[in-house]
Amino acid sequence: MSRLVAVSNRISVPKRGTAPGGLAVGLMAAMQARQGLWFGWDGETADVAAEGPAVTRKDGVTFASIDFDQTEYRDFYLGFCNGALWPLFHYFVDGFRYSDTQYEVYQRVNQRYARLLMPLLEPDDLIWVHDYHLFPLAQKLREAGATQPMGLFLHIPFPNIEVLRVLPVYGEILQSMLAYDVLGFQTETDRDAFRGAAAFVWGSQALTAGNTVTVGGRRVLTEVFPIGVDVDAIQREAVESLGSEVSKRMVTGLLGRKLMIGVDRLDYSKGLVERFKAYERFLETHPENQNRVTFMQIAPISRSDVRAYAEIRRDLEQTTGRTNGRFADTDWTPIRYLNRNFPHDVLMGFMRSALIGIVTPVRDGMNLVAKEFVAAQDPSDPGVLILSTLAGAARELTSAVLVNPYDSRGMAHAIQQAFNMPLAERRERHQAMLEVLRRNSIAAWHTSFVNTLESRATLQLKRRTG
Ligand code: ADQ
Repeated sequence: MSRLVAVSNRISVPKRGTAPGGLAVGLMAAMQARQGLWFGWDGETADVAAEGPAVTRKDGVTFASIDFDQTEYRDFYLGFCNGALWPLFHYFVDGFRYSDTQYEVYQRVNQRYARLLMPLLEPDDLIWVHDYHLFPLAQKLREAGATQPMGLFLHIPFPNIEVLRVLPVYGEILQSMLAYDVLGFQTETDRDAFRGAAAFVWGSQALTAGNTVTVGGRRVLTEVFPIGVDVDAIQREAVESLGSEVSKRMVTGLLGRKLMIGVDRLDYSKGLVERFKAYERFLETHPENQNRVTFMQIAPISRSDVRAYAEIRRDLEQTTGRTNGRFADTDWTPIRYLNRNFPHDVLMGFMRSALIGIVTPVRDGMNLVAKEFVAAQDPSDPGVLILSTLAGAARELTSAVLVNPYDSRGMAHAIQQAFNMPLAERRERHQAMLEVLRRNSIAAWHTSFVNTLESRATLQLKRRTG
């Protein structure tokens, strides 16, 4: 069996006593099955980046991590990745900032990844690259002589060409994606957007049979692999952590009120400002429910060095202050807003204690929190998921209460509907969603991606050898 090499911008080396999130668990399982190597940035910056990667082995997987120097952190990570690609791919054209210097550093970092990874590769490896930070990596590896099969999975949406071509270098980015053998997307919409962009640049003859794109003799397969969760592991985590001190304190503090929970990185794509406003509207239009529900929003600060992130933080603090000032009672705070991280298992326990899970991004590749909320529920008395139609997850979780995150009246109504939903309906919706989650699990995601990559490799080998 070929070894699996995963490359992502951030890598997470498992630490004792912490429960990792869905993606890390999924990738670890895939790599453990194949004696894998995981290569990427360790999240640290240094005045001078170390030349070679630091290599450690843990739980049957080899981790090779690199650090960034200050320029790489500023121009690659904060700049081109999170100031240009992230907003544009989430349709925030207003928030998009382009600088050619940052783009040069983006190319340079991908070059450095390739240079440091090359000596670690073996001829039979399968190389699985993750996300928008590393679009040009396969091209750089190919230029350095790598012939191994390479696949890219894009965790975020792929935008329509009319948005994509706002990026001055969109043609180069698209061209570089052709160096992969497999391009994986979260939903059909994303895959179709990529194919639309390919047709725009190379003409409709580039769209070849079997979901492939062929340009200048290079053929790449475009496929949909919706990322999922491990339902049984989440069930276990949720049940076990209900008994923990932190869970008990959280539930005691509710004083018997119903809990509505939101769990997101503090990011403008997650629709938090819109969500807070909809909750305010719910309290306003359904005064009978004041003092009967507590909304707990967990949102650890992320990318705080990017200006747009500081702005959303300020907006949220203002909205929380206003709502709490307006509606709070001596023993009730309508919004509990926590800018901190919790271990994954604790979050799952919180989700199981909630009557409502509110997941309303204004744009999201998939959104694993929505899936985790469903998986964490007690099937005999499940909570209700309110889900944005603009999250990738809405394609699969059609039995959620679906909302448009910009429609605060509709969202206020959805909260009321969830609050009053009869048990039979909650169970029916939950059951339907659980079936989808079991089918499109995290194991199905990594197995089908790796198998697809492997079978492309076999096919190409057959073609080459006649
Ligand atoms: P993210 O934008 O980070 O991921 P999401 O999929 O919701 O979004 O969350 C990833 C993980 O982080 C989940 O396991 C979640 O439990 C955890 N997490 C979120 N908030 C947390 C908190 N406050 N404390 C601790 N853990 C928290 C990107 C894309 C998504 C896509 C994923 C996976 O933006 O669209 O679903 O990758 O492909």
